[in-house]
Amino acid sequence: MTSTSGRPAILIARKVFPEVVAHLQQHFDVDMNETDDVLSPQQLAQRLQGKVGVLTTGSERVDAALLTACPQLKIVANIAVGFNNFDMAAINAAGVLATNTPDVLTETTADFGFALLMATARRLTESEHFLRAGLWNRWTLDMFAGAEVHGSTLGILGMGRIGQAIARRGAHGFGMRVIYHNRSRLDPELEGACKAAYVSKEELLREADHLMLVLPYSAGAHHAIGAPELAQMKRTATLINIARGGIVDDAALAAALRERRIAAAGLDVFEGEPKVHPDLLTVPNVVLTPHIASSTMATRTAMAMLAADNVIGFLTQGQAKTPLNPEVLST
Ligand code: 8YV
Repeated sequence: MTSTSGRPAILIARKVFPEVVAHLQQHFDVDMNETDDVLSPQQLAQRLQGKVGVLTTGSERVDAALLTACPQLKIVANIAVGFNNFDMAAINAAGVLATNTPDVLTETTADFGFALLMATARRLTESEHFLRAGLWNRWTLDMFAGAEVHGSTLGILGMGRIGQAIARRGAHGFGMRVIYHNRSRLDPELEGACKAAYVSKEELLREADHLMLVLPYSAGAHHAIGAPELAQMKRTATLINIARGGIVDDAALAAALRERRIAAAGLDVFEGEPKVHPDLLTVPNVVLTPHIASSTMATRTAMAMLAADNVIGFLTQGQAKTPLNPEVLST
């Protein structure tokens, strides 16, 4: 479908960088949600009338209702590697191409995973709050004594690209013993490059000094870490979630932190974000960040540009760099 200018019309569902808009405007009539507010499903459907493509973020849901309301839509391009906001069965049934943004955020997200691990294990925010509150009036030997990072055991649940990048940092940079659990075991060369050993989920929970969650969200991964799993972890362990809200049972985690059944947690993602479980806000031994693991200007720009390139490639040449359902390309 084309606009009155004769060019295809697309929507950018969230405010993105001007260079990305300019890139898209070379090919399309571009409508953009100029605000940082998420469009409601009704607003999204309404704004998508007459549009053949849309750039989404993890906050906009693309499901059967939306696709039925927008039958002219040809491509949905997520500015995220995770795509649990996409109902892939409905998207496939509608013959719409879906794309995501892998690779461009791998190293940046792994850097952040490590930053959150370090901050959590070494009690960075807790001690800063103490200092800012004017409570520091003497030095003590055990002041904010945290957990060792170097030489400890790093457990990784979910060993995709980001999991592997975290494993390399742990093994090569911090001399950690790295163990992982994943749906499928890595090839021996990849395991060797990461210096990572495959273990069962039970062993991972039992052995990890620091457990990093990097698995994609799916119904099967819902509450992969809940009360029973937390009970299997060391009392001295830290838990880091940079994956998705819903993978951890946040209420169960808050209780475990309050009762010191694990030592600490670092969370970048939350169930029902941007709301945060109120109990997590009152426990001291948790570091909380607002879903910023991929947030450097370079990386967020690269993600938005990749989504734009997918839309341009598909609508002008029938090609996309990172399709999720490439079978649509051949139909
Ligand atoms: C995104 C993310 O910034 O890529 C992902 O899956 O979680 C983040 O990097 C976020 O989802 C916004 O779309």
